[in-house]
Amino acid sequence: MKRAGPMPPAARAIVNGDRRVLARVISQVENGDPAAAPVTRVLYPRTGNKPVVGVTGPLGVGKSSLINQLVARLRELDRTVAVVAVDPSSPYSGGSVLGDRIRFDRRADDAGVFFRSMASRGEVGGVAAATREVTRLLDAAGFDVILVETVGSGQVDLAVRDVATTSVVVLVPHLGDEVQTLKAGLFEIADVFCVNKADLPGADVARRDLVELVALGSDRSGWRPKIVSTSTTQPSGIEDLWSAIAAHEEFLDRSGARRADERRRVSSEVVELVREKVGRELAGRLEREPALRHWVDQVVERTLDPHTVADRLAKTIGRR
Ligand SMILES: Nc1nc2c(ncn2[C@@H]2O[C@H](COP(=O)(O)OP(=O)(O)O)[C@@H](O)[C@H]2O)c(=O)[nH]1
Ligand SMILES: [Mg+2]
Repeated sequence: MKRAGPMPPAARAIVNGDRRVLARVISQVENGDPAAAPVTRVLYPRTGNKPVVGVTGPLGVGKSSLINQLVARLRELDRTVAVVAVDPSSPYSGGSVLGDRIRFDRRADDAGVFFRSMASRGEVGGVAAATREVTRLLDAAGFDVILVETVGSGQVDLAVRDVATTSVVVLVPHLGDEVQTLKAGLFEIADVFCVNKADLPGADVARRDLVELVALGSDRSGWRPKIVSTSTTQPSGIEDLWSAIAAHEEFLDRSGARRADERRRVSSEVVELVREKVGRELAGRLEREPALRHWVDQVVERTLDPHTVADRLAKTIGRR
């Protein structure tokens, strides 16, 4: 791809490792501030080569705790890490999860780690596009691995597949029924299953259930989800968890699936962006333009139905 024009100072600062500027541009992306656009655009060709690991699962299963342990493991391996939590209930700040004082102190001045929480503002689709943009900023900033924590209100968050190259679904013992109901959804997204809280009773049963489930499923284009057991309190299994993630990343390169997956993610991002832009534009026109206002009035009066008006509007798009 052609390098686009001269680099805006903010883009240069991000590439050179300026964390203050990075944080500022992330906020702009989060707030939909158009000031971010020239920066993200010029950085785009530099992105797309880093593992983006989505960690998802019901609230309280230990996603934030696991991410803390993964960060520690990756730092031991001399890899730099950025963490994004798309979950206001996981308030990362400075070095680590709030309340985890010891690690907070140790990581606060580690330049190889960057934590960031994103408000989700309730727009399910919009969050995925903004999160993708943020992971690309972190990629351009040079982090070796990007971890994304998401929660889908007690359910597994399907949008994680629109963001992550490897998706980790975290479960805990005694989620039997939940696993059953989530079966289809889980298989769609999990590259790695992590049974956390393996220190609690029932962990073996949960693991066995998953092994059965995985054996029943067909492999998704050559990859069969890996299952690991972890405990963040002991801690144990963290190396296995990273190995499983790394194995999936290697598979993506070996099989050519990385490109196919990226294609799917890019398509869905573009569609989402168009939906947002067109929606905003149409909403404005429905307020402003007398002819369109009249259509809406007719829908209110029941002389037109919403589908007819939607069809007419769809035809007017791009025609002005
Ligand atoms: N017994 C046990 N508790 C854990 C483990 N991992 C996390 N927890 C606890 O589970 C609760 C939720 O953890 P958190 O990481 O915030 O979960 P999240 O909501 O999925 O991010 C906290 O009280 C943790 O201390 C584990 O491996 N074993
Ligand atoms: Mg959390």
